[in-house]
Amino acid sequence: MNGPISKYVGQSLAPRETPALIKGAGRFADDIKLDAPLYVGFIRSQVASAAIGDIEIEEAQGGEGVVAVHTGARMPALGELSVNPVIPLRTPLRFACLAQGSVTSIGQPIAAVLAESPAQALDAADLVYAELDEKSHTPKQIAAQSWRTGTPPQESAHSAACTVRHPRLAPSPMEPRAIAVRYIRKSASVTVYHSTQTPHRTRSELASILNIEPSRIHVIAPHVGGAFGMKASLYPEDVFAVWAAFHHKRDIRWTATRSDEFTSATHGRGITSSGTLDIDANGIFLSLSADVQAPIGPWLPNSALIPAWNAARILPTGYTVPHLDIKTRAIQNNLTPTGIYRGAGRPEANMLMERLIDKAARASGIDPFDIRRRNLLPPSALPHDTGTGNRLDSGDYARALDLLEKRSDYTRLKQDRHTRRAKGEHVGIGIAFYVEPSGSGWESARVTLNDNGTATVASGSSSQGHARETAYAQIAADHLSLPPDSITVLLSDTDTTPTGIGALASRSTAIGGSAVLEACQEIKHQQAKGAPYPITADIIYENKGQAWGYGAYLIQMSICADTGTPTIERAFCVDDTGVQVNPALVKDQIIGGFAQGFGEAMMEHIEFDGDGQLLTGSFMDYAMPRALDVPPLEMHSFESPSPMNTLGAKGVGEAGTIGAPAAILNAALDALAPMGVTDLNMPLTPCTLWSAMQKGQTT
Ligand code: SMO
Repeated sequence: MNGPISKYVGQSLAPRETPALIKGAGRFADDIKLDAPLYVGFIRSQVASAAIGDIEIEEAQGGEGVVAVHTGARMPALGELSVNPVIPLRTPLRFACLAQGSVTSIGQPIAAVLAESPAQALDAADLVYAELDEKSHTPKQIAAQSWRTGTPPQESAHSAACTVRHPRLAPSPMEPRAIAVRYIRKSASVTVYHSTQTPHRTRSELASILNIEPSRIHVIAPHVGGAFGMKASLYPEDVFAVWAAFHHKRDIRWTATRSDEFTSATHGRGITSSGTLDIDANGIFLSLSADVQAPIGPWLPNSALIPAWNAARILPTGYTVPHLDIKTRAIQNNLTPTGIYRGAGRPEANMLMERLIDKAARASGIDPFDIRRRNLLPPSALPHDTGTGNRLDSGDYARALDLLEKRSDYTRLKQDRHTRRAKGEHVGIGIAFYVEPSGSGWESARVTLNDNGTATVASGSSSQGHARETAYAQIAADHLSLPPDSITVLLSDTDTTPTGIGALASRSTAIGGSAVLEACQEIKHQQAKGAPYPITADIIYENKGQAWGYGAYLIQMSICADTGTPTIERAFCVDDTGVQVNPALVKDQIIGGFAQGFGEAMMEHIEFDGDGQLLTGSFMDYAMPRALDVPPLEMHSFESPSPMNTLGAKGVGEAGTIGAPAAILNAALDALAPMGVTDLNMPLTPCTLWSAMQKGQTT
């Protein structure tokens, strides 16, 4: 690390929050005690696209315990949710708490009941009748961007082409969305307990949408049971709950059911990418063209355009490609809105590249490790500006492949494959290199050192089960020369922490941790000047650019010849994580990401029918991996500090979701290559694989 002392950074200290959480003493939004709250029951659209006629609410109004029934038509005009314009948006999309005039997706709230108990709210919601006049919907392109560099090659030895369809996924954190609003009569203000990644954003967005002074909105994200990007933005349901608290001057609570989550929490992926990679006779990359189509929903959460942008601009990942022709398009449809989901376009960019490279390797007869090594940017080329606007910072990309080849005993794996194939088994090896840009921008930290040898670290970043409290205490302990136990870490409360961004884009340790480090250095500086206690440093830290984590995955897979059942026999990864603050937490992040990457590749798939009806609305139909489904992962890492932030950290939260699916898909295709199978769609269910084996060709 860049600092002088490193007693705690680099140590696997146990997460601070674990004892409370395993004792059941966690405090989630749904656990917050309110004063005689009203519970919200939403009446949701059963159709994907319709004009709203009459809404009959009289019967519901007479329901037991019902205090009010609200419809969009009678709500005041509210402001819009802001959208991060990473690619230019042609038509702004409306954001409404309750549908006004028309509905644009299944599950969209049309009306809301407020009642004295959750059961009464749901019962009364069933008594609302909305006349819906179904209409058709045509998907529309509403945002696009393209990049072109270099001159197209005159000729090439081989040309590889493929299309990858990423299944639409339900992020499914353990804790569904939840909001508890306490109304404070005396000050006509609210305290909002919100299950979110971005409490400061919740406050600023609520203030602008409801046109209320931010000082009247205090937001606390208590324990958050997972988020994965799905809780980085406000939902119509959240805005309604807070509006209702101000309107009725009462406490309000809404906790989503699992069914609510499948139909109306943002989905991830769903992107289709096509590409062509041209190589010369030595396997050197000459040209990459790519076309990304990203689905977006009828309304846009804050980061809705990020996947469309990342899936294209991260190309050509860590490789040298002289000619690029890359475009991305965001296509609006009337399905459940999409948003960022662990990786957010990074898995899609890396997947397209790694599929194309495997095809090129097969066409040219070059070993998959070798063709990658011949084309990865060498350390001497870094930092490197790509034709798609990225600055790749540092590291030794080929080292990740070298280590992977060694640690997995690749030569022996290949011999094993040869022997077993001769016996009629379907065995494949798949590898994938990946890059993981972690966010750019700023984060805040306020550190206070007291004369009794204790300190408080308050960060604008957040935590949703990452044990960030522990990591920040380690950083501060080193730089203030105190034991971690004497450091209190404050997060996720707009009253006790400085305004900040929150936890997303694998940015919190790299940027938030650097902010903590710099605040501690500022304290030291003030100490040296003899400043009186308590000494406080308030820092807004901005990184120099994205830190690019990277690494490589290898998967050995066998596929049952009779049933198509895939088995991942071995899984290896090598990650360059940058400086590790807490190696145990880094490992846990990689394992969690791997489980979700495995889920995408092997099991998960949200499906709608032709009318936009959700066919996978519960865990009976949507296969999320359980602990026993996920194979063990053999993990290796090394640390090249990123020059882009003071701490030298790189993001690792999304590593597994980014690297694993491409290696898994490449392994399945390698296993079935002898049968002539050249393309497969995820998830790789036994049915998909069995069907491909019958056809011996593209499915
Ligand atoms: S998908 Mo992440 O929370 O940026």
